[in-house]
Amino acid sequence: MKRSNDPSAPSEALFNWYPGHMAKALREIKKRLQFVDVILEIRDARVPLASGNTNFDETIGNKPKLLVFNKANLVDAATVKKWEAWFLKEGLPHIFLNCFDRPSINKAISLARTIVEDHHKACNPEQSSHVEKLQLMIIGLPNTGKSTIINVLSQKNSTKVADKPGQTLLQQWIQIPEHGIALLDTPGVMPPKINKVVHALYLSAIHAIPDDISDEQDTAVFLVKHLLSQKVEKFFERYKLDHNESDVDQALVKIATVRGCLRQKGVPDLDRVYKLILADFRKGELGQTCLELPPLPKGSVTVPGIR
Ligand SMILES: Nc1nc2c(ncn2[C@@H]2O[C@H](COP(=O)(O)OP(=O)(O)OP(=O)(O)O)[C@@H](O)[C@H]2O)c(=O)[nH]1
Ligand SMILES: [Mg+2]
Repeated sequence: MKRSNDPSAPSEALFNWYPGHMAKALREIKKRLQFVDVILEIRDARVPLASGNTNFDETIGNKPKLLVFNKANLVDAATVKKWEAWFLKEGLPHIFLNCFDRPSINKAISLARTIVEDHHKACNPEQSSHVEKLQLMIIGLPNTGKSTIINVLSQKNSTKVADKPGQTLLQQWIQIPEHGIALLDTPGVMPPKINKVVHALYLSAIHAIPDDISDEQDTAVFLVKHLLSQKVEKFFERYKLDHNESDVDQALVKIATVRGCLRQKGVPDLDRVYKLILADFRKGELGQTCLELPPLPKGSVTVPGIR
């Protein structure tokens, strides 16, 4: 990954990962649009904006869409509330959920149904807006939980899932007659271009980008900085860090010692520490946190260190 001291600096080519199946997946999304009533765009609740994809907007045009912020169980409730208020103000239909919680998945489906029925009503006020069988297409960045959502709804392992980007390589329809729905699973598609170093770090942290393409050290150091500055309690507890700790290098050495990531003569094995931090963060072992905060209203003054 190209380095920059300014994490918000624009960058030309941060990394190069856009496998052929993604370009094909985008074409297939366009082809299948005519067969679906509504799109569920799955994003990661830890990076609600950076886990979007401008290519999707161009591809799906004005097809009704519900934004689903999955993995919301990994974010603290207060920040979820802030984001909900922000998306409400933006007028974007959305839901934050943990897809292993069936009632919230059911709520997402009934929201999607309402969006479609409202759309029909607006287009054909004379006709019935009722939709007998709802056809949904699930799209999103890699590893956001698209296939898991389908498996939870169908209550079986209809599609392959794993905490690795690029699991789904082909589209697949899953019928769930008892819910009156059919779901089209699609492969994860990366955004066309990542303009900011910090966005590449977000996407590496949530494992939308594979670790062999990004840089484990950069991602782990970024996460430790974030967790230290946000004082995420579970992170301090898990690695027995002093609550006043603010130095990333000292924290990494302490983590190596506490978790036994040591080479001969007690030298910290930092490569193992980076892997450990990434694995723990992705499993939610380091506490609930959101990497991205809602943009401030235009014209407001930012106070360094506060946001
Ligand atoms: N904590 C948490 N983990 C989740 C949630 N949803 C999915 N996951 C995990 O996220 C990982 C990726 O899930 P997948 O369903 O394979 O993701 P995908 O979007 O289909 O990925 P691709 O097919 O590679 O694009 C798995 O390890 C899931 O167990 C959630 O709501 N909370
Ligand atoms: Mg999948």
